[in-house]
Amino acid sequence: RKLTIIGMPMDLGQMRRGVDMGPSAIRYAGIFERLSKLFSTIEDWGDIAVGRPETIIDKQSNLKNLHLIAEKNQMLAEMVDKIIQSKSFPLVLGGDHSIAIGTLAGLAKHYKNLGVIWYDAHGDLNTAETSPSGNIHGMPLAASLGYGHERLTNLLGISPKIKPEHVVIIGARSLDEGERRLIKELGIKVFTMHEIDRMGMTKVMEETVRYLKDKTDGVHLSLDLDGLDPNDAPGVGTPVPGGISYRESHLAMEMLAESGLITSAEFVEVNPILDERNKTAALAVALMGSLFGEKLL
Ligand code: DIR
Ligand code: MN
Ligand code: MN
Ligand code: MN
Repeated sequence: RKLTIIGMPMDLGQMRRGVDMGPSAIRYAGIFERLSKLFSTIEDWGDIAVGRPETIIDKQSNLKNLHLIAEKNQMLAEMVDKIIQSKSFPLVLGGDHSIAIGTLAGLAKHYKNLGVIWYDAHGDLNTAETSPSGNIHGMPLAASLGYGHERLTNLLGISPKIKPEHVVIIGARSLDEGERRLIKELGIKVFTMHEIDRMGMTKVMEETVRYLKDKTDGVHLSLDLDGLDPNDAPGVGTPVPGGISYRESHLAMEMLAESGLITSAEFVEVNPILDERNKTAALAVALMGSLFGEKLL
């Protein structure tokens, strides 16, 4: 089993600086030591050069940093494509969540029916029309489903990248009006905090695995650290109280490991400037341990 890490130090998809240091913080938190027992080979392809220019607002669409985000995600998509070609498991380190546009583009080249687990406080289902912020990190799931600006939906000339019936959102507790509409219109499966409280994480993950298992040819985990409770993951740009706990999240990752379903993953929105002694990056690494099958006994 081979793992390839690629860092995407992107902070252009939202307005708080520092999330571009996420990949460094996660590496510093001991990703290699943690995962080296679980893979026969780990490669680190380093970070994609993103740069941190001041915000440019696209005049036609009102989207922030549209063209730069599209360009850099094109590079990420090409890297993810290469990683899969090298028969390795792609693990992408963010960066804000706008990088999922690139990750999913690269994956879509290889999977006709890609499943996506979107572990997040938010739906990331906005478009230029519905977004309250103009921040592209609130749009990657919509873009991958084919909704939004052409620069974001048409990476690698594939659109849509994924189908709505192959998406499961877990941990949602902050949805904008347009996002709610799209979820209902497309019938996207969502486990909000209500369902997690009500059913328990065990049942949520059993249902998630059962829902995706037979109709997908691969499943991508897109884990936004703000899906977790801010007490456990303080180093994120848009914390929302009442999130998924540390223990529930480990359980979720362990059940995904058991399912054998996950074929790629990304961990996003770790912002070391906002963090407490790298706690959120350390959490990301611990969750990776569980996701890749670490066992106590
Ligand atoms: C909000 C926040 N829904 C927006 N989204 C965030 O700006 O579209 N996504 N923080 O992770
Ligand atoms: Mn997100
Ligand atoms: Mn989020
Ligand atoms: Mn966010």
